[in-house]
Amino acid sequence: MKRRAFLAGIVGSASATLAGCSGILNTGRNNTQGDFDIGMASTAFLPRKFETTVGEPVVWKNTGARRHTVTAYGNGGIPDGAEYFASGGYDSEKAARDAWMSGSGGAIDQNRTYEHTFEVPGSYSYFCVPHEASGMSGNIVVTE
Ligand SMILES: [Cu+2]
Repeated sequence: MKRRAFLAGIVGSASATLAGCSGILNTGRNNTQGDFDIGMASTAFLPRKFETTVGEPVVWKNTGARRHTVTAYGNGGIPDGAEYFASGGYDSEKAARDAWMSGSGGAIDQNRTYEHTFEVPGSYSYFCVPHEASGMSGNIVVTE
């Protein structure tokens, strides 16, 4: 009986240690859905609204079959002083739209990911260029 109680104690502390380790390994990364935070279905970002903190990489993954983009709204869509972001690395909404129109620039293929780290708190609105008309847009809220 004593031995069994002792073993149970070891198992208990081992699982507590493992939980602590996985917490450390996940530092700096949300990965709220396994290896990504926001999925891209046929015409939707899932979840549409996502909250994160400054300095943590946010990972989008194309979980559908169509090609998508992650493109920030440039004009008032991001906080003052925040870095513009778009898959393909374009530095403005216009550049991203033009690139898509002239050859699918910025496309994220099936199962591919796009990552961005937000350094300025606030609300960020973004969309998918080819599916904007279908309502494919999202919002990221970044806190300190
Ligand atoms: Cu799309």
